[in-house]
Amino acid sequence: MKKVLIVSDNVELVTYFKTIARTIPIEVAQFHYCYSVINKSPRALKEMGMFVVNMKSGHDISSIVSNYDLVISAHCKQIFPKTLVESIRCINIHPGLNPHNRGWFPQVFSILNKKPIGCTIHLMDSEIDHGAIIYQKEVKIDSWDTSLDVYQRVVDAEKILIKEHLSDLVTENYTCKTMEIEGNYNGIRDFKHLTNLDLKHEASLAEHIDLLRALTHGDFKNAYFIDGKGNKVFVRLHLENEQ
Ligand code: 0FX
Repeated sequence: MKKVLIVSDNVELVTYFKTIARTIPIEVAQFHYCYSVINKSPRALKEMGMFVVNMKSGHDISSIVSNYDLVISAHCKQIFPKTLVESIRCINIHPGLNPHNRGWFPQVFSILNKKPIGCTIHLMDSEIDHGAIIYQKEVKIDSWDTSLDVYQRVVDAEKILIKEHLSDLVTENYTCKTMEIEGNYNGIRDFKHLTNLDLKHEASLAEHIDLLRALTHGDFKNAYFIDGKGNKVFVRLHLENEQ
């Protein structure tokens, strides 16, 4: 029997994960769930019985290493330390199609740079979103999609991979593929830089529509400009396909 720790800060994904985990016999695996200490609104996760973990605490890391056979990150906000990924098998469920746009908010950057988007389940190493790829699923981007539309499609693809392969992930019944190229990485600074709209920026209208839809994600106040009176004005785009 494998002891598996799921670390997640995403309510939707971990809720789905739990329903699939319940279909795996207890003789095969036992699952425990936790969220990261930097999660600022963990109420729903606490209510699901999840406990908190701090990936920067030596005590928490040693306790994970001595108690579990496998750790799965399903959108954990904290980066797993080298000591953890090198001591125990760690798997990441990542909302991007590695090696393209690794790092923060992959769909935002894929709308802009047209690199493929989807989700990746991979072994973790000490670099971010980087280890050998186990499963991937690409999704499309339509011209009327905002960041939220694409993100929802990516999460749906992650759920499909979890449903199809959770049992194989636990029992190590898979082959993995080293990334052929390093691809590219975007940090939170790259995202923040995009949100500060330069009103004098010159580009085609298509590029400007892409920029604004890439920064439109539900209620998030992402894109903004500062007007002549110093007001900060947030911008979102509404796009509608005729059909
Ligand atoms: O679950 P998740 O997609 O993100 C989590 C972690 O927060 C993140 O640090 C980690 N890299 C990822 C694998 O797992 O939820 P989220 O709410 O942080 O972001 C979801 C999407 O929301 C993101 O792709 C873009 C959008 N977003 C998010 C924030 C925080 C924005 O458009 N603006 C924002 O300020």
